[in-house]
Amino acid sequence: MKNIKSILQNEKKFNKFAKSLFEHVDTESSGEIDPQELSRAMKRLAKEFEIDDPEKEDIYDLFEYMDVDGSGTLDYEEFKSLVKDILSVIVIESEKIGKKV
Ligand SMILES: [Ca+2]
Repeated sequence: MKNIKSILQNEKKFNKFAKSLFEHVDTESSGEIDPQELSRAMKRLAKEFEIDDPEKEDIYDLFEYMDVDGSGTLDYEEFKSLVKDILSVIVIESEKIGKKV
């Protein structure tokens, strides 16, 4: 497992991480991602950090929640804060079960 904490604590590292993930899922290079692309991003995160795949409904709920301006897509800024939240949750949950992150 990668050191999620160090990614979260280092803004440069985090930006690099978020950017590469964004570019990976934004296959049309539209600069925005839709729910399907978000689902792909979540699966990749799950694989990368060895956590369970998220439920489809959860992804859609998350998407609506994070789409602050209601555009139906997530732009990079929206995506970035989402990734930050997810990584934070992974750290908290992992620490609860005594897993090193
Ligand atoms: Ca949006």
